[in-house]
Amino acid sequence: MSEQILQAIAAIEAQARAAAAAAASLEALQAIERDALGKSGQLSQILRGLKDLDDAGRKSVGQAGNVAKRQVEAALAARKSALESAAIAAALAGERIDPTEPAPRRAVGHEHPVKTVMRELEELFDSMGFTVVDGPEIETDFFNFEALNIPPHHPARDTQDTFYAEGGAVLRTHTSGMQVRAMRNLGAPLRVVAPGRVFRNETQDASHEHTFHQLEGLVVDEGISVAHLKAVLDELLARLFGERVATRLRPHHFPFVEPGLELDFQCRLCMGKGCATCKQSGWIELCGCGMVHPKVLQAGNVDPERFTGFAFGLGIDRLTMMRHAISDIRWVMSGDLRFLGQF
Ligand code: 2NL
Repeated sequence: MSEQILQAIAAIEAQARAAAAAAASLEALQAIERDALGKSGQLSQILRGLKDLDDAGRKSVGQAGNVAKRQVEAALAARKSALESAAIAAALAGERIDPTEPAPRRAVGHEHPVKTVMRELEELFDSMGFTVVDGPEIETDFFNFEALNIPPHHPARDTQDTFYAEGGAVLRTHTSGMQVRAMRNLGAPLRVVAPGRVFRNETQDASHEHTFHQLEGLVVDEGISVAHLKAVLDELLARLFGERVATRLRPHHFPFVEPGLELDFQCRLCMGKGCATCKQSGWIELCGCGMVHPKVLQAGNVDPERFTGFAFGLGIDRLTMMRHAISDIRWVMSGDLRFLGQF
């Protein structure tokens, strides 16, 4: 009798341990525990038969039952902790960061070479005490033309030279309008530079663009002369090239200056002897400049009897082309990444 019961206990234990070892979830473990060890489980049912046994049988079957219960409990606990560790490991594996994984390659942009030259010029003039002024790219006829002594029938106003917007406004052909505003708003004495994008109704070729960049400068004070103009532009060149550079002034006509001039610097490649870059002249044109016309001072509400001033206009695209040996101006604003990627 007790022999059969002992075998049955051993069978329950063996089956429960095998099932525990194979259980795939905590829920499955609970079911195994309920079936084997629960109040109405297999082991309890068998142990209910204890009362029918003699003392010796009751003792041996009772002990065997307890041992089997502990063995099954141990097997359930071992499998439970294994399942829990596996769950944690799986969760970690899903979130783990591999610090040795290379970052994805991103296309990173950079400052446009024209903007670099513009910024360097702004810094340079800032260090010489100039205020940097900014303003609208669509200008009124007054600030673009009239205030600059460009009369109604001047060729610069022709639709061949200027883009007109509806209502008579223009895409600014230079940044001079901002300098007139600066005279009106800040008054004399005054030192300003006006960098920015300008527009001309131009047929494009290797050296002409309809959209380009300028930096204009204006100094107004008592007793300002061409000597001050030359000194400032010589200093500009010295800082651009890292040493003093020979310059010369030639007469030129601009309606807003009198006298009007162009400033050339000695060619850096041949040192003035003549080469292909300077077209054998030994000189390279830097900018137009001159003494501010009295009518322009008046348009800026500055008294021309008391104050004089000089002004200049630098083409930034051309400076950028010189710096990087770019042969065709149409590349500069092309936005072509094959071009931009080189800087
Ligand atoms: C050029 C020539 C120049 C100016 C710009 C100017 C501005 C005021 C008064 C007088 Cl408010 N003049 N600007 C003067 C001379 C030349 O630019 O060829 N620029 C690219």
